[in-house]
Amino acid sequence: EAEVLCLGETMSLVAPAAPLPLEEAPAFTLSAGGAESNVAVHLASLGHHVRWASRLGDDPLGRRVAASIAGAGVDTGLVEMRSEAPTGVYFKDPGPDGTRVHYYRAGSAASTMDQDFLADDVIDAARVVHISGITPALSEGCDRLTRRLLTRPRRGPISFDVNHRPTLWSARQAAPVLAELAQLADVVFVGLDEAATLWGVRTADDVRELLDSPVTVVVKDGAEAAYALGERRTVVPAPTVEVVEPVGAGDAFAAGFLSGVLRGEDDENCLRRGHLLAAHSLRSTEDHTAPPDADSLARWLALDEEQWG
Ligand code: KDG
Repeated sequence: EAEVLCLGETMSLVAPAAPLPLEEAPAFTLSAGGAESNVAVHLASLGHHVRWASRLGDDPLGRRVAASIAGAGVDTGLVEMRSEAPTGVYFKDPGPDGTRVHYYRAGSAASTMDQDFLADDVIDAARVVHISGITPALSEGCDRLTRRLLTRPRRGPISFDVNHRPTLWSARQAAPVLAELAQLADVVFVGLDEAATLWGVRTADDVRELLDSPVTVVVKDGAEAAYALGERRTVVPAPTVEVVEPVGAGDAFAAGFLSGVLRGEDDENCLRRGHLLAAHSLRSTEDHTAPPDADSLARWLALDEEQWG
């Protein structure tokens, strides 16, 4: 039995070795990147038992992605290697206004997933299921799979990270779909900027008003604070961090928060765990890095409100 089941596409990630634009960079690194497997890797490094489910091409890149996620301690037994479609690839393109991404993922193996991709008993074996708003944008089949996960009778909570990716679909196209899907989840993660772009809201409380059915809506207001809006309203300011690269910080935040949920902690501690993992990831160019060690996590969690933030 897994504590968490994460589902979503993971691609081969090609990134300039030094932060230079793609057009100029002379050397690159090849790793694996996918929002949901990033969450899985973070949770595994925190000691949780996590499975990641997806499809990859039965090709060298697919085997490389699978080995990298498995090597990080995630159970990849549910990953299917397909010969009829390739592993998706994406490039990071650092520039003066931040890092852009370029996707080569249309028709990828993961985009061939359909609603029957996972058996009910496999889904029910996890305490928490984590998915994101990237999957419904990949194909009609992936949209059906996302809807099935969110509408079937379920044993445990479903966590949904809104993860609007403008390179996949415009805010106009995505806004109604992501609002509808988020409403069906139990725990929702969304950035305040992201929610503003999608839905024209201004505050975390506006987001909660818009998404009123999930048990908890977690709104991340960048370097300011994060909110858990449920039966109670909890706010935790963000620690000060020198940002090296923001990609992947949202996934780290979700993993930290869910780790708190799995431990039965209150929203305040879950938010702190989210911030700590996100801060750690912001300081690195990797999508996922080793988490802070248990002692420093414990020290941080023990700070009182004034020392925090
Ligand atoms: O959250 C980081 C992800 O955006 C990145 O790893 C790639 O999954 C990815 C996507 O679809 O953008």
